[in-house]
This record gives sequence, structure tokens and C-alpha cells, in this order.
Amino acid sequence: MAILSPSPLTADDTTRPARTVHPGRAGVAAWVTEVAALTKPDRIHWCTGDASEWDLLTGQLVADGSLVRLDPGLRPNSFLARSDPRDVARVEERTFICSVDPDDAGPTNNWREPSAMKAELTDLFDGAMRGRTMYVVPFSMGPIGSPLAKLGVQITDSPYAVISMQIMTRMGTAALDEIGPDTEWVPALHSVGYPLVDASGIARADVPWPSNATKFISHFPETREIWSYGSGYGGNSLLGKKCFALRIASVLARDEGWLAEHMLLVKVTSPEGVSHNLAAAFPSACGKTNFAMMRPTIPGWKVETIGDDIAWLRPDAEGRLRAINPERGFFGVAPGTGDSTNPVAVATIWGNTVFTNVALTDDGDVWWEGLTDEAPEHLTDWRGDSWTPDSATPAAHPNSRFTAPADQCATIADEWDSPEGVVIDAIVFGGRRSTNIPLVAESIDWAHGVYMGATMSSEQTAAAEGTVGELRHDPFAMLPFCGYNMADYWAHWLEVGEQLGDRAPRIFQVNWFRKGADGSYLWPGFGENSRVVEWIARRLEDEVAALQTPAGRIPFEKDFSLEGIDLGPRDWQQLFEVDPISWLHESDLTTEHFARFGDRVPRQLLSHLSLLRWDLASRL
Ligand code: GTP
Ligand code: SPV
Ligand code: MN
Repeated sequence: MAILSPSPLTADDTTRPARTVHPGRAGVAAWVTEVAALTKPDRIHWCTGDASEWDLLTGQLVADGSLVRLDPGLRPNSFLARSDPRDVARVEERTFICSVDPDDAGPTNNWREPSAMKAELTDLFDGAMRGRTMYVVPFSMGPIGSPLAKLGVQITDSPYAVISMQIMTRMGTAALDEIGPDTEWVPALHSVGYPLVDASGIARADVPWPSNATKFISHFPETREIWSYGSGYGGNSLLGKKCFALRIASVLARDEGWLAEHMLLVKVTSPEGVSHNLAAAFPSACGKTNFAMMRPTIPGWKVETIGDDIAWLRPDAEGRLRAINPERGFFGVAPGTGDSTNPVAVATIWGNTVFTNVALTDDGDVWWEGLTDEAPEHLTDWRGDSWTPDSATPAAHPNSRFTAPADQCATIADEWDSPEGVVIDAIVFGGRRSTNIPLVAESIDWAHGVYMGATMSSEQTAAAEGTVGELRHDPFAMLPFCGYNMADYWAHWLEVGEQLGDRAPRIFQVNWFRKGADGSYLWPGFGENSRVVEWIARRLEDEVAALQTPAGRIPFEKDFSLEGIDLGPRDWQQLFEVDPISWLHESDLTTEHFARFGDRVPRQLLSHLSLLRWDLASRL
């Protein structure tokens, strides 16, 4: 059937179309009709986003066995979902950037020719919703009506995705009302790929977590479209999040002169009452939510939460960089979240929360590794099996998550949903590095900061399918999320910096994960990271000097608050050591990393690398 005609673009087209394929309110209706004709659902439900809809859908999901209602006395209006064990994380191998020109996707993305991809997907989506309800989910990324917000409409056959989108975005009638006759919006089509009736009319029973072994998370940057098939999980199915707010938005940002980033946002206030706003990029499961909800251990300092995963940053009329959090909820990593690490998150998820792949206690509450020091004597694990502390496998999946409304966070900043956003004073890059990268270093200038971001590497986590622990380059924490050629993205960052000039935020790099010779972390992390935040704030106020090293400008010990923590005699030195031999080895890896991008790598980054090598060699 030819209802969804392939993209009109061909490989010969050289211009980028300025608008989406279905502009305006009439475009929404036309698209819904087209998709319904293709996917053949039994019913269409236009989501309003109100509380009765939440009650209806959660009630149905509980009745179907897809959700467990937690004990309302312990965790009101909260639910547990157990996914199919084969559908527990983002699938980077099945994520595609379908630009017309493969070089626009670049060497770090999987690429498919757009019309071929659409043809393949059209076959998969044909009849994919038979026997199911098709939900139409209008949503706004960013406060409704904010000049920095963008609109989208997700179509999905997953009520779990609908309730998650209700927490994570401004979803429903208010978002639909924002779409006027000519408004641009992003169509985001999703199916779990598990029809309940086949083409010959034979029915089959539903399962608690429907999904399909075939998965495609496909993005069409020129036409600003998303097609996601086969997975019900997080970043694969809540299409406002990584698919729109990062992969498609990064392309919009390139074309429109702004930045869409995998960053938390916080407001930091000193004991003297001076506030700064920070944006910080860490790869998946490397500490953004924890940083965003940090409870400082040093007296008088305050950290307030604005966002924990995604930031949209745009130069304002005064030439400063302003940021919003386009989301309205947290999709946070559960394991490791406890009263000793992130008490703010523990309090945030008191109720109105959807948990995925955590363990269930015998009294109807949730548990995961790290929530308490000691595990309960008996649990039902994330697979639904009986579990005791003697069991060989973890009770919660390492990528188990909580989905909770942002306004339940005790440290949420007043400005968190301000339509104009906040002015950013500093940008921070961090990764999971057991070696080489110091606890904190400041870049010499914006271009050096871009070099720090472009050369970031991090040990892989359970947030995506793949090998946990393996070191890989993850530039700007955007490796899985940049919707275009990563080298062009670096050039775009350099351009934005030039435009901002002396109003540009300062750039820092941090590493909470450096290890000593015995393999244990050198730095206590979590609330103690406030000491690093303090140093950053003191630098912004020009109150302290710094020591120039090949890794950037690092603190003098005398200027850094160490009172009340237990660092061993050599720990400071080890936290900040820049060993020329291992740094030269690392710069060899950077040379290989840059070589993947050929002549698209900005000249400033290459010249910084040569200077660095020369500096390191002189220290041997
Ligand atoms: P995504 O939601 O996947 O983007 O992850 P994130 O960057 O928000 O990571 P999150 O804050 O959820 O942390 C992931 C894991 O790292 C959790 O298990 C945390 O306990 C752990 N972690 C966070 N901050 C620190 C820290 O300062 N030190 C140590 N050692 N671990 C940390
Ligand atoms: C990440 O992996 O960076 C996440 C979780 O924040 S997901 O929404 O699945 O991408
Ligand atoms: Mn993330």
C-alpha cells in the first residue's frame, strides 16, 4: 500500500527542506489518518493528558498484567513494569540516522538511505497495530508556549509509552492546542511490533511486555521524522526524549544556531548568596541525575535542580547562552540510588512513579541494589522470579529505572519551568575514567573546551546494549545521540562559541571515577562533588588561581575545600596526576579518533592536539 509515500527527497537533492512533511493542525489529522490506514488499529485514542486518562490507562495495564500496582499506603499511585528480558535498554546497533547523504550521518551513526528505510519500515508497520488501540500523543518539549520549546506528536500502540510520556513531557490537549495552521511539529511514530491479529484474521493473546525481535530506531533528519519499531523501552519508545530532544533537535539546532545537549542543568548558590547556572554533560549512567540532585556536604552551599538529562541552549538577545530543560520528568537509573548517595531522588519518587525492571518487595514496594545497605530477605526480582540475598544475579536490572514528575523533586529550582530559561555560566564535561582525567580541570578557552568535549571517552554502562566497562570515545556524551556528522557538530560548537565571544560560559572537565592502584575510587563522589562545584564557582568569580597543565587548569590544593573528608596522603596527587606517557598514549588514540572523520575535523582541534603532543613530549 502506498499511503505513506517514501520521502520525496532523493540522493540528488542538495538542499535541506525547511519544514516538516505535515505542517499545521490539518497535517496532524492527515498524518493520523495515514498511519491508521497503514497500521490498522482497532481504535484511535487522542490523549488529553488529564488525570482520568492516567487512571484509565494504568488501570487497564494493571488488569492486563502489564503493571503491578504498588501498595498505595507505601507508594501511592505508583506502578512496576517488568520488561521482556530482551528489551531492557537502548539499542545503538539498531539506531539509524537516515540522512540523504551518508556523510551527513557521519562515521559514528548507522546510516540507511531514507526512501529504502521508509519502504522497509512501511512493510513492518503495515498491520502492526491490528487488535490494539492507537494512541495519539501531542507533546511539547519545553514549557508550553516557551520560545525555546518544540512540538511533536507521537503515535504509539504502547499504553506504557503513553503514561511515561505523560510524566516526561507536557502532553495532551494543551500541546495540541499549540499547533496552529502553519506550526512545525515532529511526527514520531512508534509500534512495539506485536499485533494481536495477523493479516489473515487469526488472533493471538497479548503478553505483559509486547515487543519484537526486529528493532529499528530510525530518524529522518531532513524531514524531521522519527519511526521506532519493535521496542517498548525508555529511549527507544518515549520518542520525545532521545529521538526528538537530542537526535532530531541536534539537527534543528545546527540549522537554527543553537545546541541540543545530553546535559543536566543546575543552579548553584554560594554561602554569600551568589548564584551560577551550570550545564553538565556525562554519558548515560555516568552521574547526571546524581549531580542534578546533589546535596552539598560543604556548609552553606546550595544546589537546585533544573534538569537531569537534556538541555536546549540558545544564544539570547543579549548574547548570552540560555538553557531550558525540555522535559518535565526524570527517567533515572535506579541501582545505586539510595539515602547515602542520592537522598533527593529517593524522596522524589515517593509516589506517582512508574518503576521499570526493579525488584518487588513482599509488602508491595520496590527495591534495587544500593537503595538500602542490606537487601530484604526475600524479593521478586526484575524477571518476576523469587530472589534472596544468596541469589547469584542482581534483584534489579542494572539499567532499571524510575519515571517521576520533576515537580516532586525537593530541590527543584523555581526557574526550572521558566519559559525563557536560565543564563548558563559554566559548562562541565565528565566521563567514567579510571585513569588520566583529573578530578577537575578548566579549559584555557572555548576552543580548548570543545577539544575536551570532542575527545571525551568513558567506560560503557548498562544504559545501552553492549559491553559494560569498555572504554570508548563518547564526544560531548553525544555519541549515541548526535543526529548528524559528529565532526560538523564540533564545528557548530566552535561557531556558537565565536558568536558568544566573551559572553560564552567557561568550560570545565570533571571525573568522579578515577581509581587508585588497588582498583577503588579515589574520590568519594556524590555530595562531596560539591567541593568541585565550589572550586568551579570560585573560578567563575575569579577568586582563585589555577595551575596550568596539559590537562587544563587544575586547582591548587590550598584553594580546594578538603576539610572533613578522608583523602589518603597520595590521593590528591593521584587525583590530579597528568602522566606524560599515558597522556601521549591517549593522544595516539585521539589521533585515531579524529582520523575517522577525515577532513571534516575542525582545524582548531587538530592544532590543539599537536600542541598537546609537543607539550607532553617536552615533559618526558
Ligand atoms: P542516564 O539517565 O543514563 O543518562 O544516567 P545519568 O548520567 O543521569 O547517571 P546517574 O546519575 O543516574 O548515575 C548512574 C550511576 O552512577 C548510578 O549507579 C550512580 O550511583 C553512579 N554515580 C553517580 N554519581 C557518582 C559519583 O559521584 N561517584 C560514583 N562512584 N558513582 C556515581
Ligand atoms: C540514557 O541512556 O542516556 C538515558 C536513558 O537517559 S534512555 O531514555 O533509555 O536513553
Ligand atoms: Mn541520558
